[in-house]
Amino acid sequence: MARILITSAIPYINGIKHLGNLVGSQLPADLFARYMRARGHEVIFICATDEHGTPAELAAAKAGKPVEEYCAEMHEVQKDLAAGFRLSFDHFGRSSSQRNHRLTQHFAGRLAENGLIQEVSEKQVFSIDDNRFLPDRYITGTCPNCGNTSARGDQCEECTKQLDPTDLINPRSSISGSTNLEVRETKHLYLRQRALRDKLEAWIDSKTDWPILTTSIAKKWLNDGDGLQDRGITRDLYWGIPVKKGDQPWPGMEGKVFYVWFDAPIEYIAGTAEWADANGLDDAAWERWWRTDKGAEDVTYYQFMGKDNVPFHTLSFPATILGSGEPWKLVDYLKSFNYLNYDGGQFSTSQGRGVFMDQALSILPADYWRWWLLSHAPENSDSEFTWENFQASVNKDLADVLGNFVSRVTKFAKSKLGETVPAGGDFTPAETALIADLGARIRDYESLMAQMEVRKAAAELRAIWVIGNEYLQAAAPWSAVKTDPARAEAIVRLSLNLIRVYAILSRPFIPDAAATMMAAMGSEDWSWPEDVPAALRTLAPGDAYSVPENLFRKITDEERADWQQKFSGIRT
Ligand code: B3M
Ligand code: ZN
Repeated sequence: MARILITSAIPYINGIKHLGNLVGSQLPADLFARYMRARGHEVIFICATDEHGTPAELAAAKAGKPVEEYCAEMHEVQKDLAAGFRLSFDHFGRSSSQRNHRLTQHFAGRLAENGLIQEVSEKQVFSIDDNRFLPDRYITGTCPNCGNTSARGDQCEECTKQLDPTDLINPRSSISGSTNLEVRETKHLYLRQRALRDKLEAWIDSKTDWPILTTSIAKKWLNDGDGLQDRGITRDLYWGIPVKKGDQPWPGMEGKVFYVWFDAPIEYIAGTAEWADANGLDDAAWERWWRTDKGAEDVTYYQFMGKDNVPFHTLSFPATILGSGEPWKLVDYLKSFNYLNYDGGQFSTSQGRGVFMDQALSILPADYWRWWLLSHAPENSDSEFTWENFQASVNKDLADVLGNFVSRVTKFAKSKLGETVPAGGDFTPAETALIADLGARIRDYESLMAQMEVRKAAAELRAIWVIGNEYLQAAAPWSAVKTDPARAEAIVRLSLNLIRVYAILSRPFIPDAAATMMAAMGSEDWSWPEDVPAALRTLAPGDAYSVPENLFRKITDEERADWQQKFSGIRT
C-alpha cells in the first residue's frame, strides 16, 4: 500500500467556475484520488478556495459586501458545487484560514533568514481620499491611444493597448472616483528566485517522467530572457495575509499583505492542517504528509492544474519550499492540462461565456458531465465542448452501451429467470474468451489510470463496457432460454457479475451510477478485481439482485437545441 498526496489547483473565490476550470484540475484529480483509493492505497486529497487578491476585493465590492463575508459565502457555494460534482476531497479548505496565515508568515520568515528576501522601493499611485495604494486595475482614465474614457491602469479594453497607470489622462480611483491621486514610494518584499535557479533547474531536470506539457512550460520560464525574475511577494492591499516574519512584526511592512500567488500554494499544506483540525487530529497527522522528517518520506505527491498555473508550481512554489531550507515535500508528479474551449470560442469567467458548474448540475446529474469532460480531457491539445458532441457521447457511451447492458441483463433475468442469481449451466469457450479479454483490458485500464492518461483510460473503460454488450448480443440468452434454459442461466449469471465489476471499474468516472449498479446487484463488495475470473463469480447462485432505475437517459434533439440556445449568450 502506497501513501498518496493529491492536490488540485485551488479555484479563485470570485465566482462560480466553468466546466473548463473543472476539467483542468479538480475533476481529473478526483478521478485519480478515487482510483487510488479503490486500489487500496492511503490517499489524502486536498483542495480549497483561493481567497485573496484584487479580484476577490473587486468581486466583493461589486456584490456590495465586506470581503470577509463575500468569501465566506462563496466558499460555501463552491463547496456545495464540488459536492454536487462528487469531488471527493478529504478537505476543502480556505486560503484565508489561520493555518495559512501562520504557515505563509512562517515561510516568509524562513526565506528572510536564508537571505532570499530583498526589500525594494517602488513608486505607486496612492489615492488620498481612499487612503490606500491603488493597484493598476483600480485606476481608470482616458486612453492616450484611442480616447476611451474608461481605460484601466493596466490596459485599455477598447484598443487593447497595454498601459501604465501614469499613461492615463485624467486618472481617477475606480473605487471612489476620486482624482485626488499622487505617486508615492512604497516598499515591497521580493523573493530572490534567481538565487535558486540552479537548484530549481536540477530539480526539474530530475523529473524525467513528467508530461511534456509540464516540463516544456517550466523550462521556458526557467531559461527565457526574462524567465526567472525575482518576484514581488507583497502588495498594498487590505485583504490578504499580513506581512510578518514568522510570528514577529516586519518593520516597514505594516499594513501590507502577501501577494495572493505567494500564499495560495502554501494553502495545500495549510489545507491539510485544516483537515487535521477539522477531524480533531494533532499536528503529526498532517505533518506525516508534508514533512520528510516526520513521516512523509514515503509519500508520493501529485498535483493537478491547468497549464496557466504550471509556472507557479514548477518555479515559484518550489522556490518557496527549497528556499525555506526545511524538509517539506516537493511535488513528485505534476499533471497539467490544456484548455477546454466552448462551442467555437473560449470559456470565459469574466465574460460569462460557456457552461458554469451550477448551470450544468441544474440540467443534468454529475455523472453525465463527469463522463463527457473526462473522456474529452484536454490532455495533448486543447479540446472543445459542443452540444452535439456532448449529446452524442452521453447517448452512445452512457445510454446505449453501459445503461443498455445493465437494463437488458437485469430486465431479462427478472422476467425469465427469477429474482436471484440463477444457478444453471457452466461457462463455455464464449465465457472463457470474454474473461480473458476482460482481464487483459482491465490490466491496461489500470496502467492508464496509474499514468493519469485520462482520455485513454476513459476509452479503455468504454471498450470494457462494449465487450460486455457484444458478448450478450452473441450469447443471446433470450434465444437460449427457449431451448436450453441452463445455458441462459450461465449467461445471465456471468452478466450480472459483469455489472458488479463494471460498477467497481466505472466508479472513479461515474460514482453515482456505479453506486446504483452495485446496490442493484445486492452487493457491497467494492474490492478491486485483481483476480478477474474470481471477481466474476462473486455473485453466487441464489444471491438476490434487482432491476435498477434507468441509469442514463438520452438527451433529445429538442433539449440539445434548447440548451445550445440557452447557453449561447453571456451569463449575467
Ligand atoms: N486560483 C488559478 C485558478 O484557479 C489559481 C490557482 C491557484 S493554485 C495554488 O486557475
Ligand atoms: Zn485605448
